[in-house]
Amino acid sequence: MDDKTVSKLIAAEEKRQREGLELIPSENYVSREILKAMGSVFTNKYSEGYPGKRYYGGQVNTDVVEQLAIDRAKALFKADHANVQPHSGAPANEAVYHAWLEPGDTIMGMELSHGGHLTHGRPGTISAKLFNFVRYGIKDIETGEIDYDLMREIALKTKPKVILAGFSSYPRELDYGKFASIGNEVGAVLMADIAHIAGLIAGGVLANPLDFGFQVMTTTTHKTLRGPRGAMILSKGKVGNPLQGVDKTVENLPTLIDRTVFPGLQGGPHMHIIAAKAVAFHEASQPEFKVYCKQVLKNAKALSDALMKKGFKLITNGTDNHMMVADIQSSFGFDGSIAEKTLDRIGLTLNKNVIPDDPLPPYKPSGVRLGTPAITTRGLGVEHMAQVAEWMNKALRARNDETELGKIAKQVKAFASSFPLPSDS
Ligand code: DSN
Repeated sequence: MDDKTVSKLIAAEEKRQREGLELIPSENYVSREILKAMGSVFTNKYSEGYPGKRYYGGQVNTDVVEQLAIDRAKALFKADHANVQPHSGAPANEAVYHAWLEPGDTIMGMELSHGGHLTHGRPGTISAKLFNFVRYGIKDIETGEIDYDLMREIALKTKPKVILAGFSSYPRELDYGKFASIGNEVGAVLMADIAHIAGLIAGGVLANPLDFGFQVMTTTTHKTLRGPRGAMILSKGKVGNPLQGVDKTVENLPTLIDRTVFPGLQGGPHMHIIAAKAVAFHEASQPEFKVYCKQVLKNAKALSDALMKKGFKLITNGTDNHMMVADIQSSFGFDGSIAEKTLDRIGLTLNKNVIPDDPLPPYKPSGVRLGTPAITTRGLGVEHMAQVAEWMNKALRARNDETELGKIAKQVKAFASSFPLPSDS
């Protein structure tokens, strides 16, 4: 039976993706193989537990596919252990907090308006209700450098049990060595939330926190890593039997994490997604993926240079990774939500975003966030970035001129349609 209503919506969404340019830095396009795994009969199976240690029968194939995903993830990130079951990034972070901490314990994370994520202690979230968050942040908005001296001072005073390196809107690299030295001094577990940059780490173009003494990393699998929507937790330490209790030691983090994901936080893993994760990790280990990652960074640098030439004020004046944050309020005199809507109108998709210490509220913030992972997958190169910046600039300056916006929209549609979606072939 064909559900025409949903089929039409799927077709409409595919058309939208094909005819526009996706600039949201946390989005990407998966391959046909990944789509196939996600739409496979693995979705029919319940598999509570872990490979070889399940609470349901019929696991002859699920055990193999989950173990494959685990082994590929470990190899990709040089981890001792991988838990590939978290449904998404927020529960992955939650699982690590609960594996190591007791309610009331302190976590040190990045100031939210400087780039930290909601799950790094935004007031109102479950983790912020249970744990005490203290902050580090950037020292200089022009360079984006983190104030490591102040971070150390606060850590010595507040004794966090976890120091969390990670962000969802920070365009520079963190100095993991400095995090590690502060963490070791205060006896904190070093955790990195690499959701945005996981693909770039796997592709070898950005540093891997595990090489600097970090014990645990969480990541989503669908951003630069270009896999299915989901998450995983990677850790260093001794891999034990997840059905048995273990002492709370840093060495036992892999087992503590396994026990917290299941049965602590989740029930049945989504085996179709785990199968797709296995495919994505294989794709990310191929030489073409390294080429892709290098191109993401080159495109980001070219796009940020082109935007600054057009008068966009970029936070930290550029980027070292795949994303940039533009201060629309100071560049154009209106807020980021207006920019998001205007650019949607011409087929360029990005998202409104707070800027450091934003005087405006999160729903109408000063900035927008954009990046190059998805357009690079589509096949755009450095030579196309000036054109993207030109369309953005023209549209924002003509934001009340429907005729001009219509003209640009047509150009974007013709251009974008000439680049296939990876799932076409
Ligand atoms: N929503 C993701 C992002 O856009 O960065 C993080 O949760």
